Amino acid sequence: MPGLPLLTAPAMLEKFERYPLTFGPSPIEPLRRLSAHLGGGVEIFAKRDDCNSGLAYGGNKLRKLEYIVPDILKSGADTLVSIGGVQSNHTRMVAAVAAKLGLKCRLVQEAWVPHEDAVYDRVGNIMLSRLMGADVRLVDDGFDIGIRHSWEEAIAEVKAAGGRPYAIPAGASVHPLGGLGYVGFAEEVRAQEAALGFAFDYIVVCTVTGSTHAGMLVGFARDGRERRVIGIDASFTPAQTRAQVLEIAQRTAALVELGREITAEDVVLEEDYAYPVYGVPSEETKAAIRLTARLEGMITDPVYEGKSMQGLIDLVQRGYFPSGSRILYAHLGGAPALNGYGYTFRNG
Ligand code: 5PA
Repeated sequence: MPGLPLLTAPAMLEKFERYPLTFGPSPIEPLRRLSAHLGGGVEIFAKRDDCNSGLAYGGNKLRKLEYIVPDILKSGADTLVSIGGVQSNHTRMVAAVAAKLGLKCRLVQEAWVPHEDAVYDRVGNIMLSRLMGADVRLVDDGFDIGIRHSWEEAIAEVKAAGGRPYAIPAGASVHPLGGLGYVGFAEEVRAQEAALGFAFDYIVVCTVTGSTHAGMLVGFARDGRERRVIGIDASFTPAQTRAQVLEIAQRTAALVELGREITAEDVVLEEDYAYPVYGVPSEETKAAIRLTARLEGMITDPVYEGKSMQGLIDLVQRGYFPSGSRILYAHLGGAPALNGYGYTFRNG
């Protein structure tokens, strides 16, 4: 935003241990052809957390897990237990971290998406998790970002078999340390802005289980930009997602001693793009995925980033962002799931 001071904030995360799983700061690149296609009134950039690591294609969960791994190592656990949908990126990342740490991994993959495809449960994320040695179990329950019975059962089963489980909730979000990684994202962006010589006016992020958005909100609150973090809901259960973002942001703000309250008004969540339901792309989502691929060679997926890209495009077209705005699209990963939608994109 014009006139925004480029302050170098004191590190908010200094007192927390971090186990590096990523390459380092993820690059920021201008999306010039997309910006021009949308009329050139705003400048769109992408921060490429989708290629932030050599661990199984990377993505947003690694930033969160970097602050959770020290606790895992201290706990003496021998098995990571986590949960997601059949094509969960999060569970793929947990499987990768387990492999890297030499731990076992037990994954619950619920039927979150009413999507029918002959190979949906054999390709993409779930195939990669199996390849990395995770014990993958499919469960019939539908979508819910809350604490799940099937996950609690898996934890109990690991214990009953003599194992020492370490439980990681969906998206690592309601884990007490789950918000820290994306506080770090904001700090990283601030350092990159100092080098670029300007600050972003808006940050656009896909929101489902909430800790990515919540962490950013706390991190950007440090320089007054909390309401410039624009969450695009991809859960299709936005009331629950909004409440979870607020709860995680408040907990994380206390943890990093932000020194101010985060309130419900600080959670900006656009609810118009998750239709028809979680995990199923609308025609507009598909169009956004194709457009970004064709203009920028940047791959987004039908569950998450395609929806936040659709939201970004629509908001630009509706004049939501004042002319001259610089917008940072957080690309959080997720491309492996595209393989589960092969029929949808069979002709491109
Ligand atoms: C996910 C999440 P949050 O869950 O932190 O709100 O992040 C949303 C998000 N983009 C955005 C990508 C590529 C994501 O994978 N994925 C979940 C998964 O199980 O993979 C937690 C839902």
